[in-house]
Amino acid sequence: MARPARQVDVTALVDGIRSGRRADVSRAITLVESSRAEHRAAARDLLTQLATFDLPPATRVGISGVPGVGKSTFIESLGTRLTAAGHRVGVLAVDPSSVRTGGSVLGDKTRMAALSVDPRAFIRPSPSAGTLGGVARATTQAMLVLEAAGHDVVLVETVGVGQSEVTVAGMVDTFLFLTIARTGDQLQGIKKGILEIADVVAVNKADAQGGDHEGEARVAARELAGALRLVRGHAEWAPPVVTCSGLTGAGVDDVWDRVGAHRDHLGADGLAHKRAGQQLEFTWALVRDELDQRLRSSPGVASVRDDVRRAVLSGDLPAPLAADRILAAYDGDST
Ligand SMILES: Nc1nc2c(ncn2[C@@H]2O[C@H](COP(=O)(O)OP(=O)(O)OP(=O)(O)O)[C@@H](O)[C@H]2O)c(=O)[nH]1
Ligand SMILES: [Mg+2]
Repeated sequence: MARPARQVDVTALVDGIRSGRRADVSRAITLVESSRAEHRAAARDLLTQLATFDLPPATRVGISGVPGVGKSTFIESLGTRLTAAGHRVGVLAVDPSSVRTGGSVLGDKTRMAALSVDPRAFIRPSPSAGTLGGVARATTQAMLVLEAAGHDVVLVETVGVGQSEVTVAGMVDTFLFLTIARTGDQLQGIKKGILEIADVVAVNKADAQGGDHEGEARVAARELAGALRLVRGHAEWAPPVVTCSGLTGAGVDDVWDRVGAHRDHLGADGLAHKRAGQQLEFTWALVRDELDQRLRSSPGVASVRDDVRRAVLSGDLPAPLAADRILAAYDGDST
């Protein structure tokens, strides 16, 4: 993977991004993913310069669902349709758990065989390490790099476990939840939380190969729509539930139409308002992330860490007092 040089030439990078040079886009994303202090300063500079590009807002869509539900296959199908229609598509992944064997790199590239060689698309696998906050920071900024490079659609794949889908919902315009046919009691397996944040729901693998015949998927979609009405009440936007198959491509256009309908529903003002709120959330996420970094690199904390650890493990120091001691050491850095 491209590593940013020690001394980053931000101006050259900005020019490269503006002309859509893939190597520079890749390098810029590596830069915004880096947690090294000098890279973070360069990344800030880069993002400030990119912010001056006057571009219409790209369409940002989060795509979530349990492992194996078919997110990558769906993105391959949707993405190739979009590029064929003249769009430029960026694909990012948020997967703080990507310790899974081989990582998401291999899996994503093989599931997205056509898209990964499509000159109108740019696929970036998940940053392989870090806290969810750190991964979210990297992804939000990678999104800005892709948009500055002319990608008018950005798709963010995230596995529907833990907090990652909430995080992704906080960085996109429309949140698409993929599921497979489940009816009756199986519906309980779908987390209520995800139904609260979904803007569009698609029952995937509605094809014969999936063993989920189209009919089953339709029944499941009807039941899900009912469950959604219970969870969402009479909200302004009633999330549509449709069926599709990422494998055969059936229904994929319909899903995209629903995403468009959600955008239309937001309208230009609604979208601006939503993004402004996300910026505020992101601001605080950046602060928390930075504090976390500072805590890790604090000389004061480093000097008490081992003693505190020993004292807590031996039962001599209660956790609240241990925390106070660490914080006092941290505060001592600046005095
Ligand atoms: N029958 C059928 N199989 C599908 C469909 N979409 C994906 N699959 C299969 O389901 C498996 C998982 O597909 P992926 O696209 O990798 O699923 P994913 O949700 O991206 O998985 P993770 O990234 O691991 O969370 C693969 O074996 C696919 O071939 C579909 O629409 N129909
Ligand atoms: Mg995948």
